[in-house]
Amino acid sequence: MSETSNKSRRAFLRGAAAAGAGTVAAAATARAQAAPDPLITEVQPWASGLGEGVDATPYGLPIRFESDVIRRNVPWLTADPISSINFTPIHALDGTITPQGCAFERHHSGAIELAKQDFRLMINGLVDQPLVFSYEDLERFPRINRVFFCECAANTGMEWAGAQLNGAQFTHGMIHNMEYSGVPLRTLLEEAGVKTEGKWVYVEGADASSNGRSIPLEKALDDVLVAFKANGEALRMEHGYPVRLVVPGWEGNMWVKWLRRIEVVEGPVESREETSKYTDTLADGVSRKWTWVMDAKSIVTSPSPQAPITHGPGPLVITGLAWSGRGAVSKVDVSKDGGKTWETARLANPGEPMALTRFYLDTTWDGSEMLLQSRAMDETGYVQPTKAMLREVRGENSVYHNNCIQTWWVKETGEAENVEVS
Ligand SMILES: Nc1nc2c(c(=O)[nH]1)N[C@H]1C(S)=C(S)[C@@H](COP(=O)(O)O)O[C@H]1N2
Ligand SMILES: [Mo]
Repeated sequence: MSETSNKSRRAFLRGAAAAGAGTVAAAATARAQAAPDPLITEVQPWASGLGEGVDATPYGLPIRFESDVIRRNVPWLTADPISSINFTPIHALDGTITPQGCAFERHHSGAIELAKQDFRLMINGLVDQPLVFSYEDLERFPRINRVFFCECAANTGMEWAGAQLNGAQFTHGMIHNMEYSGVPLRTLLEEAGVKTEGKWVYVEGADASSNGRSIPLEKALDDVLVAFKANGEALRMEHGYPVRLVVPGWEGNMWVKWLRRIEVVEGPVESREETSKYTDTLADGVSRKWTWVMDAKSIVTSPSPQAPITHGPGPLVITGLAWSGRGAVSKVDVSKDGGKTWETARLANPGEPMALTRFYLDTTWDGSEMLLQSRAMDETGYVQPTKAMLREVRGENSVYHNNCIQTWWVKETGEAENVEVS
């Protein structure tokens, strides 16, 4: 180990001790001095035979002990599982990247099987030269890699009228965060040559719903990606295999899957869209539309109702996720008393715009109950609002764009419950 890393390690250990890691060490010492532990002193089954050979699972799955880290749906939310949604198990994940296999799905007419050789992407409308790309054609353009979150506008939408669903997976799990490899849409639009009258693009998928969406040309030329890989591998069928649109920071419904056609148009093609679905109800009953950007938001993922505290008082790692569609998260505060006092959390990967940011509060739990909250701030200076503040503007009958501060009531037993504080 180099001199510098030794130094920083010592500094880290000092910091950790200050945060209460000393109690963890004490518990570990007690364990070492206790009666013989068969897990240490006796040869265990896994050490008395041979393990599995290399080809047992050509494409690996998580070990069976992790079998509850799965997407879940809430059957009463939608009439059937075809036009439906499920939720990422964010309470059980760490870091920031969502494995595709447990990343939430939202389909309007089911996930379709579209082979690469059957894939065609047409760019037409107000262009100098209409073009049709095969999958292979796309692979021949220079591509880039970027990590972005994708949040459904309906995430947390069930919580407007009151604390409703008991778990971070259900209240905040309509989100995933992946590393995409793809071609900037700008490159393809420049290849076709956008006419000066072209101000928007109308984007369609190949599924029966088509999920047609209009996107301002300015955004399309800025950071939108035509992506074909996620987290290093091909997109999963449910996420739009073989190609989907990635629209950084903007609501999930614009991220058209099974991409099929991009038409350059003069104005938004509302007649072919379901835009009325994606409006925000205001307190006076008026609807607001075109609220595409996802505002700053955060959630404590552990402890939380599905991830209770399972140990006694002493060191406790409080962790969660924060994000903003307007740029990087600059700060996350955590409150243990329902928002009366705040402590600043440690950001594990600060500075990543429009991507999930992991935060930790390495703290000491005195064993008493807590009203846990987190509050995100982004680089524009925007601060995540309380539920009361949001209700003043949006009322209680809204569905979309609920980015309010969430409260978990952590009891003395370590169990947690979804509650509201006034
Ligand atoms: N073609 C198509 N694209 C689509 C949809 C769809 O039903 N069909 N659903 C949209 C919605 S509402 C969301 S929130 C995201 C969800 O992406 P995911 O299923 O990869 O999580 O895809 C969007 N893209
Ligand atoms: Mo969505």
